Amino acid sequence: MSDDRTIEIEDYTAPAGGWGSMKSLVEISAREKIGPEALRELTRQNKPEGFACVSCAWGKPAHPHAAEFCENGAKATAWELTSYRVTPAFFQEHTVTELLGWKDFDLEQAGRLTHPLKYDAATDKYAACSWDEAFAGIGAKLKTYDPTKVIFYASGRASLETSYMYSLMARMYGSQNLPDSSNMCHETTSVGLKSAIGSAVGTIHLSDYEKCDAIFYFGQNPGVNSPRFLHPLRDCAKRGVEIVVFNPLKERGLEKFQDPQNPLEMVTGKSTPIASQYHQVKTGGDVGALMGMCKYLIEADDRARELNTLRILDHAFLAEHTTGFEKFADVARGTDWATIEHESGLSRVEIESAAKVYAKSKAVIAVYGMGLTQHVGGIDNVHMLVNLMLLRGNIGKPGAGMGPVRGHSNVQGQRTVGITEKPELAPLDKLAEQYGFEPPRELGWDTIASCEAVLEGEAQAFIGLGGNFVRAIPDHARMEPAWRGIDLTVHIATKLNRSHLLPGKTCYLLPCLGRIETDMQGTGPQSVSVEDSFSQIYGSKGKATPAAETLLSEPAILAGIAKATLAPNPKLDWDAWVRDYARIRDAIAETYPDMFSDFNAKMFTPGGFWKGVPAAHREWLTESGKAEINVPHSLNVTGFEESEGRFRLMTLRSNDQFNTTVYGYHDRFRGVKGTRDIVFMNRSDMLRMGLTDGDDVDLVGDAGDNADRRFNKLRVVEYSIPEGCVGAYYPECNLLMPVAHHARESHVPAAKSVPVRIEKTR
Ligand SMILES: Nc1nc2c(c(=O)[nH]1)N[C@H]1C(S)=C(S)[C@@H](COP(=O)(O)OP(=O)(O)OC[C@H]3O[C@@H](n4cnc5c(=O)[nH]c(N)nc54)[C@H](O)[C@@H]3O)O[C@H]1N2
Ligand SMILES: Nc1nc2c(c(=O)[nH]1)N[C@H]1C(S)=C(S)[C@@H](COP(=O)(O)OP(=O)(O)OC[C@H]3O[C@@H](n4cnc5c(=O)[nH]c(N)nc54)[C@H](O)[C@@H]3O)O[C@H]1N2
Ligand SMILES: [Mo]
Repeated sequence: MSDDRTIEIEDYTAPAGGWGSMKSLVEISAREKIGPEALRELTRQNKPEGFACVSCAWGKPAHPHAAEFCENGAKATAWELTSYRVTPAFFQEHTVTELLGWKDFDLEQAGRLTHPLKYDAATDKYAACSWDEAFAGIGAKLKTYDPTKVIFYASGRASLETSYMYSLMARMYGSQNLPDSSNMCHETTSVGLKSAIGSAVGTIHLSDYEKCDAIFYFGQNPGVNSPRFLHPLRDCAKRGVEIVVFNPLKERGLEKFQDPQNPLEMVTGKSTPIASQYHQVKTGGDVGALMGMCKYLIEADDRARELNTLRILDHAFLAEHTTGFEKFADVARGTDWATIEHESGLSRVEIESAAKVYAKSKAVIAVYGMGLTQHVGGIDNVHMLVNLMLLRGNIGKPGAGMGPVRGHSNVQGQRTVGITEKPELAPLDKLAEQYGFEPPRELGWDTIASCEAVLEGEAQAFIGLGGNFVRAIPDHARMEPAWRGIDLTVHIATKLNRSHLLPGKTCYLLPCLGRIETDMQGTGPQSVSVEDSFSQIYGSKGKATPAAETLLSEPAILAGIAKATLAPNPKLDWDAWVRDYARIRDAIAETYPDMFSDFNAKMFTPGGFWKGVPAAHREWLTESGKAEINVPHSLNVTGFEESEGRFRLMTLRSNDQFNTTVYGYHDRFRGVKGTRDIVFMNRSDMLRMGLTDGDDVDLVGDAGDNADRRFNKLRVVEYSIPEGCVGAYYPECNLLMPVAHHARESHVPAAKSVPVRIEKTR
């Protein structure tokens, strides 16, 4: 299939955006054979009355650009509107065992799923079944299980309406096992920001980027993962905002940007430099770097007090709004520079130059992504970034605050409407009253607990609302065989992926409409809604022709399963909800009146409506009632010791993928073409190991748990990456990660610092 790829590795010197992104877009549009309709859909992307992009969760401005989409958002649209179809005939030709040999790219490239399917173990094939058969079969099975052993996974794309129905269905059934992709992603934010500032989400509005005078930017790659962010970043850079970046890799979108929507920039080849300082921190070394900055600021402030000059820290804010400052300040003063330099991989001069920018700035935004959350000490990362911000009152004022960049387009919203395994985060009493049932009260399974339950043979059934769970999680070589022991697996999906090819004893694959498509129900075409990284909620209306007439919408599929599984409930008419999604929104508004009053009236407000974030106006819903300054456990957040020959592996997304969906083999900004089987290495490490660029190596798991984890034959690419750190692609590398290697309190798999050794391929 795709094995005729020519491999090219080269230095990429062009900016992010620019002609490269146009070319990439044209290529994928041609490959998916999308027609004029799909191109028309692009003009409706992220517009009021249009549809919310299915790619990332970046904000949708009230006054959008003529084309408010980016290269990767457009790719996601083209991917969903592809003209290829995976029909029952496809499954007649290919057994599941054969398909297991296909690459992620080839599986999804086969096209959109069209018919409900049931796995037949005798022929090792999927075969078409009717929707009624599928629902009845699933319901009959679910009725026989212990609900506390059934997993209801959600990938963060499903709308607020679907997510609300899903979590309600799970709880009515008796399960609080509601892991979602957030458990592998920003759960560290949900836990870390909640404990520090009392709000579990970012505190800024999109418009704060017009008011800030500095941005401190950690471990997020906008050029690839949220390209529409490049526009406000470029505007900031042009306004003279200092953008101070901490990232082990020189990511192109943070260096320079050429706006593909600006004809002048495109024709003249001009681009805007983004970062004013770029610090290639060691993977897992951010707490060190942040401690260094805090130490500098606190000691400079100490001197100012002695000399009676202008103070550096905002003492009025610290006294009124925070707790824990003195204890933390003593730790910072007592941490020596040699340790800070060693742990961060940065020099004192570099760290002080960053701190000086912070000290002179009046309104600072802290941005971060997976580079901070996916570590054993991820919470320490988030807490330290909050600490830095609190030192000068940079939370809860215009132009300042915490700006985590969320992943999936509605991942934050799913949590808002009840998808959580934590009983205290769902309004259980309210649900009990609204629907007259007794919801489960005990802690459910998150992603890690679900993996453990599957490994131990405890899990009886897995329902997946989108996503590619078995590929996204760690430890493939142990998880995949265990997966087959599950009694029932059900996947609601748009395209075929590897999780579908690991059927439980009974397995259904249920194809659904995508968000871009017309969703026609009893009362006419329906809209849905999503929440972005800024807690803004918007309506989204699909208008493209559905990929097949046989598809059902996600709410219709959930209603089918619910009716076949649960006893009828006089307070809940699933069919009425499906006929008119406005009724689901009424129900959401009743459950969450503070956030969703007048939901139906407000959902198409340009720019969305804000759900409200208490920390954004300095209301701290923490244990102490104040913002808490925390002392980190350690300056090293990797969770393992340094030792000879051990490397820190960070697993990366290429420019040609959306999570486990691989669009192609071109990681343009990093100059890698035709392959994903590479490992980025530092030159000194290569020299020490006698390796040259282009050599083949094996990565070997080094977690010390005696399990054999090995990735054979990766091509070494000499790269600008700190010594002792290596980078390679997710999800292929997940087989090197033990399930137990996760963030302490949030349980997010520690995918950005996996302990590995490197061996020459024999
Ligand atoms: N096109 C596209 N868009 C996407 C996605 C996609 O796969 N493709 N995925 C979506 C999802 S679900 C998510 S969660 C987001 C993910 O978006 P990001 O948060 O950007 O996630 P990653 O690309 O995994 O890694 C981010 C950056 O962290 C850096 N990094 C690694 N380790 C460290 C460290 O220890 N410290 C610091 N400071 N930096 C580090 C890496 O070099 C990389 O630049 O994007 C969303 N948008
Ligand atoms: N090593 C490593 N592992 C990681 C990460 C990492 O950085 N490194 N990142 C983690 C992160 S941040 C995340 S969010 C997870 C991602 O984990 P998931 O969210 O589980 O995975 P995706 O790849 O986004 O899911 C892709 C599948 O979703 C289905 N799909 C697409 N659109 C729709 C739709 O509209 N409806 C339905 N029902 N299905 C749809 C398609 O069938 C497609 O195959 O992976 C995590 N795993
Ligand atoms: Mo994510």
